Amino acid sequence: SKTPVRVAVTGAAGQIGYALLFRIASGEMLGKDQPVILQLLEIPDEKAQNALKGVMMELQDCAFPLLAGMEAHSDPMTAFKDAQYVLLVGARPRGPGMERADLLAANAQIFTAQGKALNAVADRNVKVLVVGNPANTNAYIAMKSAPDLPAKNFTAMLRLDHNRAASQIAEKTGKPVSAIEKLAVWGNHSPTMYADYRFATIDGQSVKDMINDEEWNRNTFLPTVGKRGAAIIEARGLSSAASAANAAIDHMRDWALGTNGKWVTMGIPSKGWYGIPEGVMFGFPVTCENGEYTVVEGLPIDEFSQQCINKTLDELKGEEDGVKHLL
Ligand code: NAX
Repeated sequence: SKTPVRVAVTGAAGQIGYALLFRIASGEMLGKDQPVILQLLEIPDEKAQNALKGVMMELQDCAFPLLAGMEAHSDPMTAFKDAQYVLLVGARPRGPGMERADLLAANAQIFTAQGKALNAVADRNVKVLVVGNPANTNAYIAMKSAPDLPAKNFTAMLRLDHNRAASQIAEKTGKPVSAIEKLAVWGNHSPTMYADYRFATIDGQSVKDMINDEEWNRNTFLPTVGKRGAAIIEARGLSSAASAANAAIDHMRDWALGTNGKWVTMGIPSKGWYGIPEGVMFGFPVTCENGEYTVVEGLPIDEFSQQCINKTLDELKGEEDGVKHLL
C-alpha cells in the first residue's frame, strides 16, 4: 500500500474544517488508496484547541481506514512540518466596525507567519491552497513570505465560484452539471470575479448559443454567481461551509490527480498570461496533469470580457498594494 502523505489544515475547528476533514480522511481528496496524516492547526486559544480535540475524537470514531495519523497544533512551525498538501482555511473574519485596511493587516500578519513557516519546514514540493479570505491576497502574502518554495505551488480558491457558475448554467439549460466543459472564472474570489461561459460546451454544443441571452448573462448570471456567498449568509445565517469544503476538495484533487483535459479554475500567480501582471494571484482556466497545472492560453478576450477582467484585476491590485508595505 502507498506511503501516507502529510496534509496540514488550518482553521481545523471552524465550520469549513468540520465539512472538510472527514472527506480528506475518507480519501475523497487524494484517492481511495492514499493514506493521510492530518496535521491540524488552530489558534492557541483554549476554546479553539478544545473544539479541535472534539473534532479529532469524531475523526477517530469514524475509524477511517486511510487515516494513518493525526496531530493537533497551535504553532504553524510544527503544524507544517514536512507537509505535502496544505489547506489554509483559518483567517481573521471581519469584525464589527473593522475597516478593510484593518482586515487586510490582520490577515497579512497571519499569512506572513504561515508563509514563513511553510518556507522553513514544509516539504519542498508542498501544494498550498488558500481558502481563508481575502483568499487571493492571503495566498499572495504566503507566497511572498516563502521565497525558497516555488511560487507556482501557492494557489487561491476560485473553485467555489466555478462550481456555482456551472450549476447556474446547468439550471438555465436544463442539462446535467457534469456535462459542462470549458468554463472559466477570471480574477479575484469576490463579487468582481468574471465567470465566463463564452467557450463552454455541453455535448459539444456551445453554451452561449444554447442560452443566447446576453441580457441574462450580464444582469442575472454574473450577479447571481458574484453575490452567491452573501445570499447564503442571508438564508443560513452563516457563510457557506459545506460547498466551500467541497470546492477545496475539488481543487486539491484535480491539482494532485489531474483533470483529464477538463478545464477548471484555480487562483494562481500570473506569469503574464492575458496581460495580467506577473505575480498577481488571479483566477485562470487551467488543466492539470501529473501534479502540475497549465493555463489555457490563446482565448480571445472581447471588449466586455476585458472590462470585467480589468475590474477584478484593479480590485486585486488594490488589495495587494494595501499589504505590500507589510511584507
Ligand atoms: P470559522 O470562523 O467557522 O472558522 C475559522 C477557524 O479558523 C476558527 O476556528 C479560528 O479559530 C481559526 N483560525 C483563525 N485564525 C487562525 C490562525 N491564524 N491559524 C489557525 N487557525 C485560525 O470560518 P469558516 O466558515 O470555516 O471560514 C474560514 C474562511 O474561509 C473564512 O476566511 C471565510 O471567509 C473563507 N471562505 C472562503 C471561500 C472561498 O471560496 N475562498 C468561501 C467560503 C468562506 O467564506
